[in-house]
Amino acid sequence: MLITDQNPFNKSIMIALLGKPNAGKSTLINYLLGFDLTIVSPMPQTTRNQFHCAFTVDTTEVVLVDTPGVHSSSKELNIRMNGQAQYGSEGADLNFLLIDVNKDIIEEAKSFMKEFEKDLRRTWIIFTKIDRADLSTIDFDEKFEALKEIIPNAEKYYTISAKEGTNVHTLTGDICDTATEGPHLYPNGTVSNKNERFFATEYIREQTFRILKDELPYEIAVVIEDFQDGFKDAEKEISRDTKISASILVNRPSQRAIVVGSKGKNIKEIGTCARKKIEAMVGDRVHLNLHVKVSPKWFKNNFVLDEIGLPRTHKSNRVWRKK
Ligand SMILES: Nc1nc2c(ncn2[C@@H]2O[C@H](COP(=O)(O)OP(=O)(O)OP(=O)(O)O)[C@@H](O)[C@H]2O)c(=O)[nH]1
Ligand SMILES: [Mg+2]
Repeated sequence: MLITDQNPFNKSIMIALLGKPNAGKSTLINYLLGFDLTIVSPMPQTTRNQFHCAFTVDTTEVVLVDTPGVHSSSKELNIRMNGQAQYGSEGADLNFLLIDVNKDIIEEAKSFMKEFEKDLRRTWIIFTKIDRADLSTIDFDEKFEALKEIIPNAEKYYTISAKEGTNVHTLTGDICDTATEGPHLYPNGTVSNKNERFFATEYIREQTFRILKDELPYEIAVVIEDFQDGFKDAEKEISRDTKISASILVNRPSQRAIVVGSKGKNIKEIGTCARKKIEAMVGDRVHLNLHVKVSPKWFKNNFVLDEIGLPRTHKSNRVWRKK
């Protein structure tokens, strides 16, 4: 997209947020944006797709690329998620490698690099969740020196808490100082390269993480069947609410019963909570119609994986092509 009439003093920077699952990538993005755009959960592998999240500070545009946490798996869904992390970092000017300081820092970096399989170009190390750590027991300078053996292009490090905002302002200042002169990628006010349909599926999936425990959210995908934008015509005094119909795909019939819940309790709660978040996004009333569909082994099905925005990678398995 070419935006004409740009301020000649415009600056921009694109940063890919990378790391193991649960490192706090999406939480940091939401903190920097100032609102909850991307979904977060206490469980690993919440983010499945790479996408842009944009904001501006004066004349500087910052594009943050959220990516799925890189992990080891031979399953097709997970292979494609890892591929998204690689793809997300490709066009970026800078990488942030997020590492939870409550884990074994060096092991986390090693296992990230093993699965990522590519050298990281210019990288800043972001040590996360410092609010939960005993900082007197961690020598960050020493850890950073050891990390440089694993990631030679690591330039510097930050210690942050995205939950409490600790040191995030320093990071924001340094991001803006690092941005270079150039045109903005997105018009002012555009926050993502993904559309409302995508975020509607994410907000429904987010509720499945919150309401359904254990392994079930990993075997769930959400597909929009129909999305009709609402409209208001004040002159003619007519209006229509946004109408969304979505399917929650599960792998087995027994999972369908759990998602629905006793007397429909779970599906109702998923729908109500997701609807509120979608309404905040579209700025309008929303009718959300959810169905649960059994789609055996959807996570191996090429059609479903393509539909949810996860293309094949060079490591992809043989997959079902059934529609
Ligand atoms: N205490 C604390 N918790 C945090 C912090 N940052 C993130 N979390 C929590 O860590 C969990 C995972 O956060 P996410 O932002 O979803 O992590 P992620 O790296 O995006 O995870 P994936 O999408 O699975 O790769 C959530 O429960 C967050 O609330 C932090 O600075 N402090
Ligand atoms: Mg995430």
